[in-house]
Amino acid sequence: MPFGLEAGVNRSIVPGETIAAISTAAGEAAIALVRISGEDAIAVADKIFRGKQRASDLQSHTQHLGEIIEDGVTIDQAMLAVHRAPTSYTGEDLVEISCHGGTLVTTKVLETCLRAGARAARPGEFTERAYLNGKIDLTQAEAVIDLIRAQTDLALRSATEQLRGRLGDEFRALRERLIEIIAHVEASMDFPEEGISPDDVTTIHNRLESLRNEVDKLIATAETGRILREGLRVVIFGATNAGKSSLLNCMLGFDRAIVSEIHGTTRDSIEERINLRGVALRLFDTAGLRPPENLVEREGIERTQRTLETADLRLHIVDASGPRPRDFATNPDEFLILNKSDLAEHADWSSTDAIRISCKTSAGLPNLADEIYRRIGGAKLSAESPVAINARHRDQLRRASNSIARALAAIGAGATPEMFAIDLHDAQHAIDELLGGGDEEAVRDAIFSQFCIGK
Ligand SMILES: Nc1nc2c(ncn2[C@@H]2O[C@H](COP(=O)(O)OP(=O)(O)OP(=O)(O)O)[C@@H](O)[C@H]2O)c(=O)[nH]1
Ligand SMILES: [Mg+2]
Repeated sequence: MPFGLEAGVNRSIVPGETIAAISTAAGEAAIALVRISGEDAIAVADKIFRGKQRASDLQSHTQHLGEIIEDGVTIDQAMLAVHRAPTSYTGEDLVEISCHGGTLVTTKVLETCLRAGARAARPGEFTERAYLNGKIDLTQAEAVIDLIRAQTDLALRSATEQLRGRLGDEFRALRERLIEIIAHVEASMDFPEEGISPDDVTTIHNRLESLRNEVDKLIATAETGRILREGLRVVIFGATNAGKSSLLNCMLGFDRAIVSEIHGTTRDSIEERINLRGVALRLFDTAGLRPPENLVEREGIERTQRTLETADLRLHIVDASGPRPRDFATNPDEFLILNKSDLAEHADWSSTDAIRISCKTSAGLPNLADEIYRRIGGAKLSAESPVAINARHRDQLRRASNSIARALAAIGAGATPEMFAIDLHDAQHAIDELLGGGDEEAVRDAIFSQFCIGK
């Protein structure tokens, strides 16, 4: 959220209130799209559009050429389409104006809409209305953001599946199973004098256990979800002058970082994204490790350490043309790479089992790519079911899983249904909130404030 400008947006929605925004990105383009949604969307269009027919007479979902007019003055020539409720993106009357894509002309078209009675939309408000009008559930709204942000085919596939409702369907299936179990438990509470039969206890216990397994299986996709949405953190580190910045540049295919024979060239951690066969990588070049010569270098090295702490894969790169330092050590969770294979290898490294590359000649780089792909489990990621949860889903599912675990423990300890029914209701709330529909202004704020205005 840049400078927190969008923090704490008032998310209360006045039903029917008509909103407008520029839905395309800022800057010059062939066309830009201005959208109006709400009860008066078509009335606003009538005021500002001059074509062969009035906007209110147009057939839904058809495009018409005309002019955008204010006080008799033509602002732009534009195409206008009316999408009548409920078959529109927002579920409300929605008008789309495709105008010329200049910054000034687009702003003027929007201002005309605002003066004709619409108010400026907040970030994500069109999608939020789609959600509030029951067109999509919360997981689908989240998929819209994932789709816009997707950087790889794999992330795109996953977002598309989620948008089609696949994740929502999984959550709904969990909820249905849980509700059936709760109904079973509550039925037994209605006749307390008869007590709950041992058979019922066993059935409820088994069904809860299998439900918890399903919840946990979904929780396990959170890691894949993080990788798809954010990318894997791959950190290049090692002694000064080993060729870290050279490797970053080689992997990127352009000269991003300064390379020089001076030790300690890189001071700050540099991050760039690459797409390795469909897997998004966040590649970090870091300050070389050596006893720091000054405060700036010390800070740089501390940053290297911090970047390493959160790495998914650590590439330890060394200059193999030089001797192996006396204090040289490498951890099993690091990937050792001997660089400068174009130069004669120092005898110290002759028995070292590691990948050998040259950033100068590019020798060994395809091998390195293969090995990185293998280590990050790229093949498994690509083959995996594209449904993968995000951090919000993970937190809610954990809450559900823990509540079910508490209920199971209570059943194991011979508790009465009254005692564990409350845990099951808590699990149900957690799953309900995944899909939305409750009183969740804070959840909505967290989700929709990530959108841009006009989406
Ligand atoms: N011969 C040869 N020289 C290389 C190779 N890779 C890097 N170099 C040279 O090694 C020197 C250091 O390279 P950098 O990429 O700046 O090394 P670094 O690890 O980023 O160094 P610091 O930022 O100082 O920690 C430069 O002069 C590079 O041209 C290689 O494969 N072969
Ligand atoms: Mg460097």
